[in-house]
Amino acid sequence: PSCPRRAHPGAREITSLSSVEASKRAAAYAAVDAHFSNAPGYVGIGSGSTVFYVVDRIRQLSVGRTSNTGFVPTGHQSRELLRNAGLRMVRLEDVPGMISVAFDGADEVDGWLNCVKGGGGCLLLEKLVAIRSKVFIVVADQTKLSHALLTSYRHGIPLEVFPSAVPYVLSELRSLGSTDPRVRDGAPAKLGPCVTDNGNFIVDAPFPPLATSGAVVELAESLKGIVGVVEHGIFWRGDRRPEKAFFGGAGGVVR
Ligand code: ABF
Repeated sequence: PSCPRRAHPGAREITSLSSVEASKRAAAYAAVDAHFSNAPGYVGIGSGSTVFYVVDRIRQLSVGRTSNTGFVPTGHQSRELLRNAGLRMVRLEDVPGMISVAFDGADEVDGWLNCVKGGGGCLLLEKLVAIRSKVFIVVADQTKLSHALLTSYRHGIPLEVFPSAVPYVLSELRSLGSTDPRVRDGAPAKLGPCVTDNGNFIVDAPFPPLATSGAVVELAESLKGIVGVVEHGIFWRGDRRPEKAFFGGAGGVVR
């Protein structure tokens, strides 16, 4: 997507890392070590700066080994990561059955493992990959873990919206109680809104924190019911939430 994206160290040898980057790397490496195998099959690769370390670890484990694993990217960024790592890519539409395991980042994760995703502008293909995966794993630094969604991630729920539907969707979001929903700017902002890989816009819809799993369910269902919302960034048990999340932090990796 043409959205502002946080920088990652790039596809070069990593020599020194900030503590947040070290936490992301620790979570990603632990998740890959626990759930990746070179067996024939398909592996989903999500988006974001933590997934960079997922691909980095898979690349390390794959050196000198022949493999029939097909890697399914969720957008432009993960395609580039996979290409740079020399891993074999397969488009989601070409995957005949289930994906064995998918790894992805998140913007916030609650105690039930419901997630907010889409802060980097990717959520539709990520959700499609997640629902087609036997095992879905989230990797993040521990600042992403919270007791209630929208406590630490204050930008609101990201929604992928069909451009012509934007005024209607914004008014429906206000009626649902969203305070100041708005179309996300692209990067640079002066060139207009953030356009997703699918040609849609991203709307960020702030709501009060979702303190119970009932509140998560209710909001997810209401958002899904708005005509013109292609998909929303709540990953919950009704569509897909991760089986497991790996959080890196000063004390090591919590899972
Ligand atoms: C994507 O990247 C998004 O769904 C999520 O918003 C974001 C997480 O990125 P990072 O790992 O850079 O925090 O997966």
